[in-house]
Amino acid sequence: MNSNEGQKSVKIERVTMSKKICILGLGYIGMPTAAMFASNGYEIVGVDVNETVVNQLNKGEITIEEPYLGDLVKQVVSEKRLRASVTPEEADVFIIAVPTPIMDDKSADMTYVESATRMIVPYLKKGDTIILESTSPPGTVEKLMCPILETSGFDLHEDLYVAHSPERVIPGKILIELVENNRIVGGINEASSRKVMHLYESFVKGEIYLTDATTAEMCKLMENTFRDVNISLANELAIICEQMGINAWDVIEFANKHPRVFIHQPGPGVGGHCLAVDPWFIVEKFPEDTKIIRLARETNDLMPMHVFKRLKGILGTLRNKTVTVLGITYKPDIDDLRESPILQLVELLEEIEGITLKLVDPYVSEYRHLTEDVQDALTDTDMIILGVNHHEFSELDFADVKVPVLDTRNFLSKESREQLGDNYYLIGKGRQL
Ligand code: SAJ
Repeated sequence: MNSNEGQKSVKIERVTMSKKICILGLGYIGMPTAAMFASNGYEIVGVDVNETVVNQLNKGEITIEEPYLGDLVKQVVSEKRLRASVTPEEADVFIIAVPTPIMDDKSADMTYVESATRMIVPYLKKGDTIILESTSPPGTVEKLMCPILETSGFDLHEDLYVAHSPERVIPGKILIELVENNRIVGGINEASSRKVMHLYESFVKGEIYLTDATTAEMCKLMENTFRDVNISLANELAIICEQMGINAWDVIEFANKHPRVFIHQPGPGVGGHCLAVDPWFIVEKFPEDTKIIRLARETNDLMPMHVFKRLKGILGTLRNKTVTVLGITYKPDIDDLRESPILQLVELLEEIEGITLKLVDPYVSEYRHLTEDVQDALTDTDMIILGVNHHEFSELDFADVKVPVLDTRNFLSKESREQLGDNYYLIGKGRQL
């Protein structure tokens, strides 16, 4: 199947266009998706187990930080096209966008997907569509969801449409990417794929590619695994270059001039709820046959410890020192702290006897050791770590800084580096031996 074949049936499907959508999970994906469908003519009921999220949404307020989302939600709530509830209700389409967290043994916690699927069963009617958007281990739709949906008494292939359509948007640009990105739709049969494709066509400007459910699940996981493995290669290179006294960032820049080479960027580790998690969902299913994927994960997970060791190497001892950390989120210009490697670094630092930590982050309002006194954090300290390259930090003036600065992102301007002179240290760059 491909999207061109699917185009043929657009007209027929449009006539019976589904109108009411129930979206389960009002987080980073469910909330923007709800707002997007609402602003494209659908009636949306957003369902969340968290009453605070539900109450705030009904007032037109959102609980996550994402550019433009607040305004859009306010508008569609005031126009009564989006409302929230703690329980599902009858609808034409059910979209499951609940979390799939990782457990201590590195397997996926599928209880939210399972309970969301069970929750909708009593509300299903013939002709309804069920879509899983949550990133899930391969086989989730076929092996976990379908048996639960069958308890409704409906024949899944005759009476319902079921598909996986993974979200692939990047935090910070969610509303843009929801519209512009290509999308994969993997149905349990061709009719499901096409039905779901037409639904997303209401706002998606990218291509929509049709496949089966398990292929769609694996595609999503491999996209993030591809990125994670490539970053681990860059991180390994960084560690080697530090020992050789050369600069990994130069190696990457020049190597990437080759038309078929694209080495990613080294850094303090890989965070967020996607790259740091999704590869494990493949490892979980095939532990014996996923050596590269596992090793990449482990390599990236060791980066906060590597940064910690470099700090110790620079200062000699960290005991009774003051350390300033600029940026604690998992990546720049967002408020998301999930799996942040810098927080893992902070936890390692907290173990040191007598240490004082000063954390600066314009996107985070609550966390231990946070300070808003940036001037003090830059001058009354023994060491500065540039953890996250928030754009606000490009305005910082390092002229008065007389202590070592460790840049984990190759972020500081040429001018600041020159001002710092020998006090400037970079992850991935060693000093000449
Ligand atoms: N990072 C590096 N080096 C790089 C690129 C990223 O160290 O060269 C680090 C970042 O600093 C961050 C982490 O990786 O800590 C992840 O950031 P990211 O920007 O690569 O990705 P996410 O987690 O914000 O979003 C990813 C995206 N996936 C891909 O680009 C393949 C996004 O499109 C997905 O929708 C999202 O995962 C998701 O929800 O799965």
